[in-house]
Amino acid sequence: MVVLAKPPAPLEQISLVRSPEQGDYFAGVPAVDLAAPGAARDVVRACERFGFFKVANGHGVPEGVVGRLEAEAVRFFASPQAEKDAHGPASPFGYGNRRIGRNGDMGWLEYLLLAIDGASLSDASPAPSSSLRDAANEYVGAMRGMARTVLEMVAEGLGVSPRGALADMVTDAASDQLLRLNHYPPCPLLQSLMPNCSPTGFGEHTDPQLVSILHSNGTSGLQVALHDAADNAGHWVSVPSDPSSFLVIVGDSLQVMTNGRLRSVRHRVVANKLKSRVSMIYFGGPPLEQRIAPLRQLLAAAGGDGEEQSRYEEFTWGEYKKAAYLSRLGDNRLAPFYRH
Ligand code: GA4
Repeated sequence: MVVLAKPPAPLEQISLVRSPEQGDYFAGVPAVDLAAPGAARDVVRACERFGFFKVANGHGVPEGVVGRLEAEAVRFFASPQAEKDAHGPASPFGYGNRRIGRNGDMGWLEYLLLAIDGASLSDASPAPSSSLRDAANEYVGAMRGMARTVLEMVAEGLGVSPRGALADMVTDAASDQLLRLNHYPPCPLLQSLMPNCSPTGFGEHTDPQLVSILHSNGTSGLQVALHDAADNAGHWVSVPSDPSSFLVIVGDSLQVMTNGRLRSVRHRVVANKLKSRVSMIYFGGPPLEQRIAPLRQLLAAAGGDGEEQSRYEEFTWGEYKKAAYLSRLGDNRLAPFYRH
């Protein structure tokens, strides 16, 4: 019998977790049809209770847009390592391999992190090819549209006017948006050595922005920490993959803007040992100088005679982002801003 003293070399700095089992799959992923009557109420309910929801219908993303970018991503990740490395390291933009951020976090993945300027990729992070750039621009256009719709619905569902109070922050000319293409390669070596363990693909974290929209291919791996009921608070569940849908994820900034009514959700990815997972995530963040503080109307409406107090110290998105880049992936980045 082979006794494994330490993980095989390529996995050395990557933590291993228990492989997901059938029973870990969450059957209760909230789904919202964005074109259905009552969608605004459903969006708010899902974001309050779970911090994420799935959109299979009514998203308005034209046919082919997802497939074109995914094919470009697959093609790029299949190119020779030296070619990919020429687009890195990701600091923070460009090609990254296993290193996440600047503070020592590692995951079993490679990725392309691209900055967005307005409605298209920024010159600050050149795409590796013109065909990937074109497909990414088309995709970003669709994701901004969906992020706008979702945030308009959040405002409507919370009784905040104007409808654009939150949505304008992601479609402003100075909005701080990102596109991330992730490839989690298979790891057959680990499958034969430690069948019950899987490599951490992307460690647990919350997203700092307002909202993130994730699409993945048919390989599962995403897990979220449920925080709805007392009996399963912090309980990790696997989200079944569904390449025909998108997952909308609440970020820390939206939590603060709603004074904690909507809650950001901790999530992570466990790499599959036999199949590649490819995901594409759009992150909708506000302009750098945007003040992140609860919407006045919400505080007034919740306060009865007076005004509800903000639960957070005020900060700008630029300040929060700077603090985020100094943190480790799994840190509770909002904790230093809680008001006691
Ligand atoms: C998490 C969400 C996005 O993927 C990201 C990540 C960023 C990075 O990969 O460079 C961070 C992470 C994310 C939060 C804490 C810092 C910064 C890695 C990290 C350790 C692009 C983002 O905006 O914040």
